[in-house]
Amino acid sequence: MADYQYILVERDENVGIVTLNRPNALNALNIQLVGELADALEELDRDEAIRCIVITGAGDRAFAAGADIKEMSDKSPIEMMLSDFEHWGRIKRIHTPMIAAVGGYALGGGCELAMNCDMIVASENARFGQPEILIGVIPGAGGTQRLARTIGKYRTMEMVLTGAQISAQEMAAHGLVNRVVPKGEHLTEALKLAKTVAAQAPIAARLAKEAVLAAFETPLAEGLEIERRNFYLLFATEDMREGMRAFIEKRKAAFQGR
Ligand code: CO8
Repeated sequence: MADYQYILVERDENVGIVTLNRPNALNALNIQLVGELADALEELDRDEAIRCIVITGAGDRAFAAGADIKEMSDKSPIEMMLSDFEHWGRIKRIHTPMIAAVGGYALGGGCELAMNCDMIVASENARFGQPEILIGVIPGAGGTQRLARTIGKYRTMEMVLTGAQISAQEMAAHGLVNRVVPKGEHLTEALKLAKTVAAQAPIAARLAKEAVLAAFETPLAEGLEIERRNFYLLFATEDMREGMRAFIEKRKAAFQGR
């Protein structure tokens, strides 16, 4: 693993853990951090031993309080365009299932990063928001789109137009958060979930992720095609033979990722 300044990367069995590590700035996402994050996620994505990735924030106050406002404040549109937008594209293209473990603030780019993950586990003190309007801009890394598709137009409008922070419990009720756990237990719970995902046949998990994400990118007929293609494709894997044989023989499947 490369040497990173603003993130920590660990491995726990088949799970990769990436910690955003600028606790004094509430893990604000400066350009270097987002680049390091994209590099680390791509490296974990290439590693066959890693079958699920958890992203979390250092300290108990924040997952991430958004893009770094101090760094952005004097940027031109072109400088913004050339800075970290490509890194966000790289994060979106990760094939390995990703879980956000959110404690404290997930605001602006922090909320968008959590939504780039495939599941979200939150502490009861987590707060989600898109407060960009309060500083004269709007979400720029998917906030308007991913929120609207998950919690609906009207709630999204309220969040994006007022900058309001929403609790983990409310976000769970609206379908954005998978699980709310007592304060400080978000990482433990996310790891538990990650290990369950990591125990599945890894090629099936990747193709399942691809198929679910297609629901957001394609018309229904095309999404159904992608799902069916991936379903057929899995009949070419040894893990499919093993999974079905294990069921018939009433034993636990031993998946190899082949
Ligand atoms: N950027 C830079 N520094 C930050 C940020 C941030 N987003 N958030 C917090 N910090 C810093 C503070 O400046 C402070 O530093 P210092 O001690 O040196 O003054 C430290 O973290 C602690 O923060 P506070 O003292 O403000 O802590 P409070 O408990 O008083 O408040 C809040 C906590 C409410 C979270 C508050 O810090 C806040 O409102 N932060 C900004 C939230 C925000 O507006 N986020 C959206 C930013 S814009 C964005 O994310 C656009 C995304 C586009 C993605 C694509 C980019 C190319």
